[in-house]
Amino acid sequence: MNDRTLNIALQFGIAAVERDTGIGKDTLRVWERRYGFPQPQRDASGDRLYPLDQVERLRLIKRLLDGGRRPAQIVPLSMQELDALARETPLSPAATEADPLAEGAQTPAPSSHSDEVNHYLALLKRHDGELLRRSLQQDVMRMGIGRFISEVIAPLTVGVGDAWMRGELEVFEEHLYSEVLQRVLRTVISAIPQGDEAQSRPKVLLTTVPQEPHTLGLLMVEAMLALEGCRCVQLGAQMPLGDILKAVQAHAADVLVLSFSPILQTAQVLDALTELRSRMPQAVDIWVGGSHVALRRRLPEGIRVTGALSDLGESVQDWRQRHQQPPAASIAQTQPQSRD
Ligand code: B12
Repeated sequence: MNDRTLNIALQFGIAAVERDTGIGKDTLRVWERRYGFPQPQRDASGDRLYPLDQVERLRLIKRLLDGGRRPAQIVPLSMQELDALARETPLSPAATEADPLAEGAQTPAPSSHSDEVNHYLALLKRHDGELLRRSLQQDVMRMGIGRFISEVIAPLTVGVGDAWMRGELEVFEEHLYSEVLQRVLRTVISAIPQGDEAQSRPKVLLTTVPQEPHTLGLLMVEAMLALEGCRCVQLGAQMPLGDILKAVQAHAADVLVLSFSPILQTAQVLDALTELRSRMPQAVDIWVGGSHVALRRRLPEGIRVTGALSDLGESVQDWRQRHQQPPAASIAQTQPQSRD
């Protein structure tokens, strides 16, 4: 490939840039006029062509926007200035999982990962998915499922998101992490013994609403509920609301669990919850969690915000008391203890 063909290959049309960065075409055109960046070249028919370095700068801008910066603050900055900003950007809201409802939880301290998180980030950088999987599975065996999830997986997933936002992890590395973690969590969940259906109440259906692709939190919730002896039906991401209602009915679910990352608009979260609550029988509980800021607001009547994974046991006990169910054999106590 000569210099000229290489140069052409490394230019992208506006649709490709939109797809790659998540920044809409209209926004790209407005920024060009308003801030003088990006500065695309034009092809023979006058269509915009963006060189690779500008696409990379746009990706970093998008990460900072997702982290709460405003376009006017960051679009005019140079790549070096953006890099510096990305390094000092505070942790994402999900990092406050321990107490997501606390005052000021939106402005957490700057990143400092535990040794465990740094160890796994380093493994991820080696691109060895099998080693990563084995290492995670050894930690489950060593620590027990409950501690593994709350002490390793939850902070590690937040750490992966922050490393990605700072530009320390590539998109393909983040995807590898998600795939490996899903496999590990599914293996863990399937190894948890289940009682018969009548003894495993509440029966819980887990899913996310349309536009919400993040399911790792939901898998962690499923594992914790299975440890509490609940029967779980995992339906994965992005279920149309009408289908959620049908599924709740078809499975005769007692509880619907929904997870919300920060990517939805607040109005989307509130609308979905209002609609589901109003169309679903009152006898079915709705439990919500995740790092979306809307969950810290006043939610429609009849929605239970169970912010932290550690509070799930209490929600289950409370449900069993209200429904006069005998406590199911919780598997949580039978997990291996740490050797430390
Ligand atoms: C993995 C991941 C992905 C994976 C998801 C794979 C999968 N199958 O889930 C993929 C690669 C698909 C992805 C895509 C995107 N992602 Co993403 N992703 C993440 C990441 C790293 C982890 C998400 C996650 O699962 N978190 C799970 C846990 C750790 O967090 P949590 O949701 O708060 O849940 C915790 C508790 O709240 C609790 N919990 C959760 N739910 C519930 C429910 C109940 C009932 C209870 C009790 C508890 C509970 O359990 C967890 C335990 O700690 C986060 C980083 C982060 N900090 O979360 C970014 C993150 C959520 N993603 C982000 C973005 C921007 C995107 C994209 C839009 C990127 C893009 N430009 O394309 C796309 C989405 C495109 C789309 N619309 O389809 C941003 C959102 C920022 C924002 N303010 O909007 C984040 C925060 C990264 C960042 N720091 O910027 N992502």
